[in-house]
Amino acid sequence: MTQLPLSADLIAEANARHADALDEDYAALGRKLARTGIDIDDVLGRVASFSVAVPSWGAGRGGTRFAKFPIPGEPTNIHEKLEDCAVINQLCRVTPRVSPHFPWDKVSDFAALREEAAALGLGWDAVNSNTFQDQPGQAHTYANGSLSAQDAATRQQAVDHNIECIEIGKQLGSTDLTVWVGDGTNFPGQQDFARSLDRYLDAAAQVYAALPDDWRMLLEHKMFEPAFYSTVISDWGSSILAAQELGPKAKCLVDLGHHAPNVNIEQIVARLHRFGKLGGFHFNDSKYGDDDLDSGSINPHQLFLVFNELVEAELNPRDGFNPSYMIDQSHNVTDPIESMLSSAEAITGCFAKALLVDRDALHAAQESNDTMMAFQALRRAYNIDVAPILAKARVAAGGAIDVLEAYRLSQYRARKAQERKAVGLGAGIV
Ligand code: LRH
Ligand code: MN
Repeated sequence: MTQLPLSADLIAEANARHADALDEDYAALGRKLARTGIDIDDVLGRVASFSVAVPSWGAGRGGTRFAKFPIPGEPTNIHEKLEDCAVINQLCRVTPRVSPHFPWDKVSDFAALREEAAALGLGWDAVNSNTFQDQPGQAHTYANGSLSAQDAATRQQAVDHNIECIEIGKQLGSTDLTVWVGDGTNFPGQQDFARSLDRYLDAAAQVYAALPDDWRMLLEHKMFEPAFYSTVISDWGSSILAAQELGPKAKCLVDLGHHAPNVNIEQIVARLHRFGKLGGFHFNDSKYGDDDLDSGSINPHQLFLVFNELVEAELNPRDGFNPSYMIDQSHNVTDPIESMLSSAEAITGCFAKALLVDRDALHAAQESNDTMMAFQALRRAYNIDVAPILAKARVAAGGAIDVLEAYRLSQYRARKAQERKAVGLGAGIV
């Protein structure tokens, strides 16, 4: 029996004030789309089955190397993070899974944690290993790398940790392991590019060998940070070659913030799908580096173009189209719940807009080199305000029409500030 954190009456009362306007807007949009042969209820159905996972580490305030500014009532452990993730899903109804990170979310009883999440209406998405920080009492430091480390005992320690994450994930009901390693160098000559990659591939193959049949290993590339001269898995090229080397259960995960500014990420998505290696996403936004800003907050058009490629990919599934959609953000200046509500809306909105692209017109224009009409086929869809469809889908699933208004009316954060112990000052991502 699910016990959700917010009162359903509060959401119903808040919705009552917006219901008539929503019906009007939905009907008007329905008439507009019908003129182009689109049945709005078909789009509503697709949106209703769309979902994106939230990162456990995104439920608390994030920070930079300079500082982190906690807020009163922010979560202090995985149990409180799950409660906050349940608030997000109760309001927006598109975030029913949590992606955990170990050892940050370690507990003694994962079966109990699975039940606790289920009681909050939550399941689990990809588990994330962590060989980019040293833990107290750890035998071998990751200062010189982890899966690609020169030291064999350090590599074995990293392999064992990833296998432990798989064992935890099996108890939670997860079927994906996300492997991001910060391994790299800060000086030319510090490591040999080929030998460090070969060490990574050898160690990753041991993790791959431990995957259950129905699991995937999602390799996450990143151009730089924490290494600032070279990174072992620095781009989609290194990632797809490693995934092809490892085997069919190895796929590539695209974190939108892990590329140089202005890189054509939507083309990377198309390429990874073309070769059957598109495994998943970490959605966020950025202006400079791996800023981990709210999805769609800086470059919503890029997010739309990524979903345009995903809708195309779904129409041409090759060997299976099943990318994991996850948010990966650092909420340094907002209430994390509000940021993830806003981001879930931006992500779902870009998916809905991509569904509205007249693909026949687009393909016909592409095949006839009618550049302007090809562009206009995308731009027309991008310009449509899909908010009524997203709100209808939420209400139908028991969520809120205006998620931020309902959240603030709930006074949830203020209540948690009374209940939870304060988080100490610090720095870094968690
Ligand atoms: C690395 C990354 C990775 C996570 C971490 C929290 O920048 O994107 O996905 O493990 O952030
Ligand atoms: Mn990421």
